[in-house]
Amino acid sequence: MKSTRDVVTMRLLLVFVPLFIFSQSVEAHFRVVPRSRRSLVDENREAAYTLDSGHDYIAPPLEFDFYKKTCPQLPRIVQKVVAAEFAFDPTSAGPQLRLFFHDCFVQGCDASVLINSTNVNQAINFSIGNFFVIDDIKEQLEKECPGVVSCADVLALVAVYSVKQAGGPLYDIELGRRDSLTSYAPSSETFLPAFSLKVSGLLEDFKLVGLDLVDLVVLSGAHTIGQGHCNSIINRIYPHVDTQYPKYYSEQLVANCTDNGAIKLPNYDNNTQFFNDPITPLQFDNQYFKNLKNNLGLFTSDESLFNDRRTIKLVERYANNQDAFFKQFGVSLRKMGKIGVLTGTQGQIRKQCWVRNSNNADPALNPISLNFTDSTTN
Ligand code: HEM
Ligand SMILES: *[C@@H]1O[C@H](CO)[C@@H](O)[C@H](O)[C@H]1NC(C)=O
Ligand SMILES: *[C@@H]1O[C@H](CO)[C@@H](O)[C@H](O)[C@H]1NC(C)=O
Ligand SMILES: *[C@@H]1O[C@H](CO)[C@@H](O)[C@H](O)[C@H]1NC(C)=O
Ligand SMILES: *[C@@H]1O[C@H](CO)[C@@H](O)[C@H](O)[C@H]1NC(C)=O
Ligand SMILES: CC(=O)N[C@H]1CO[C@H](CO)[C@@H](O)[C@@H]1O
Repeated sequence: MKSTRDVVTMRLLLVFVPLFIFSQSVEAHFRVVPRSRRSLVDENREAAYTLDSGHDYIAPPLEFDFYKKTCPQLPRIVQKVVAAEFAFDPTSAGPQLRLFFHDCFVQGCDASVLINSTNVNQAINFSIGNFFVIDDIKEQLEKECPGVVSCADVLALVAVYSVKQAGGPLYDIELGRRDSLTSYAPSSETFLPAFSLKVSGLLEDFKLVGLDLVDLVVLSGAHTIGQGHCNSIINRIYPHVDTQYPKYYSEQLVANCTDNGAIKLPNYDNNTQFFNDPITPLQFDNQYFKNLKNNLGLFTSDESLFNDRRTIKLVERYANNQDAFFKQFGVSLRKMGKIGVLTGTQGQIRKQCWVRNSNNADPALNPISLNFTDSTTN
C-alpha cells in the first residue's frame, strides 16, 4: 500500500497540472498575480514535487507519536504558550488556526507561510498572524530538543491547541512534517479561496488540494471563531447592500465600515473587524452553522453554504448536532494537515521559523526556486 504522503503527492501531481490551467480561467477577480509569475509558480511546484517524490525514495507517512522519544516535552510547551496567549488575548485562537489553513493550502503544510516577507501586500493575507506565538514556542523547543521539531508541526499543534483553548475538543494530529526551503507569496492568491466565492468556486479550490465537499463545509466551521475586516465583506455592502443579511446586521456592518456614511474606495476601513460568529464569537462550537440558517454568515463564502443544494444538508446536520461537527472537523483538519507534506529527508528542520537554515542554501537542493526564496511569504 502506498503511504499517505505518496497518495497526496500523486494527487497533487495528477490534479495540479491540469487544474492549475483550469483554475486560471475561473479565478476570482480578486486574484491579482501577474500571469507571467504564475507560470513560474507552476514550474516551481512541479520541480519541487519531482524532486521530493524521486523514484527510489518512499517518503514515510506522518505519525501521531512522532516526537514521543525525541521531544516528549513538545505538547506541554505548545499547550502552555497557547494557553498563556489565550489568557492574555482570547481572540488569539482565530489567527493561529487560520495560519495552519493558509500554510497547508499554499505549497502544502510546510511552514512556507512563516518565511519572512519583504512583499506583504497580499490582500488575502488578512488575519493571519500571531507569528510571535510560533516563534516563542520554537525558541523553547530549540532549548529543550534542538533541531528536532519542525515549524510545520508547530503550526499543526498550535492550530489544535487553539481550538481546544477556545472551548473545542482537543484533536490528536499526526506529526513528522518537515519545513520547506522556499516560499512564494503570490501563490497565496492562487490557492487560497476568496471570500467572494460561492460553493462551486470554493469546491474548485478545495479539490485542487485534494479536499472535498464535506471538508469544505465542516472546515468553514472554523469561522465559529475569529474575525474579518471590512475588506472581506466589501462585495456585500458596496455598492449595494446584500439583502440576505438581516437588516439590523447589515446596518451595523455598513455603519462600521464607512466614514460618515460613505465608503471611500479604495481606502475603506482596514482596521474595523467583525466577529465571524456574532453570537458566540470566542467559543469554538457549532453556532456558525446555526448562524448560517439565520443569514448571519459574514462572508459570501459562508452564506453560500446555506444557499446551495449540495451543502445545505450538511449545514443542517452540523447546526443540529455539535458532536457530528466536532468529529468531522477533526477528521477534515487532519486531512488538511496532510496536504503536500514533506517528510523523511525532504526539506529541513528550520532553526528559526522565519528563515531557512543558511547552511542549506545549496542550489542542488532546489535549483529552480532559489531566486524566489526568502523574499516573500503567503
Ligand atoms: C472555505 C473557504 C474559506 C474562505 C473563503 C475563508 C475566508 C476568510 C476570510 C475572508 C477571513 C477574514 C479575513 C479578514 O478580513 O481579516 C477569514 C478568517 C478566518 N478564517 Fe477563513 N476562509 C475559508 C476557510 C477557512 C478554513 C478552512 C479555516 C481553518 C480550518 C479558516 C479559518 C479562519 C479563521 C480562524 C479566521 C479568523 C482569523 C482571525 O480571527 O484573525 N477559514 N477566512
Ligand atoms: C523576520 O521575522 C521575525 C519574527 O517573526 C523577526 O524577529 C525578524 O526581525 C524578521 N527579520 C527580517 C529580516 O525581517
Ligand atoms: C486597505 O486594504 C486594501 C486592500 O488590501 C488596500 O487596497 C487599501 O489601500 C487599504 N487602505 C488603507 C487605508 O490602508
Ligand atoms: C459596530 O460598532 C458598534 C459601535 O462600536 C458596536 O457596538 C457593534 O457591535 C459593531 N457591530 C458589529 C457587527 O461588529
Ligand atoms: C537566479 O539568479 C542568478 C543571479 O542573480 C542568475 O544567474 C540565475 O540565472 C537565476 N536563475 C533563474 C532560474 O532565474
Ligand atoms: C502578516 C502580513 O503579511 N501582513 C500584511 C498583509 O498585507 C497588508 C497590506 O495588504 C500588510 O499591511 C500586512 O502587514
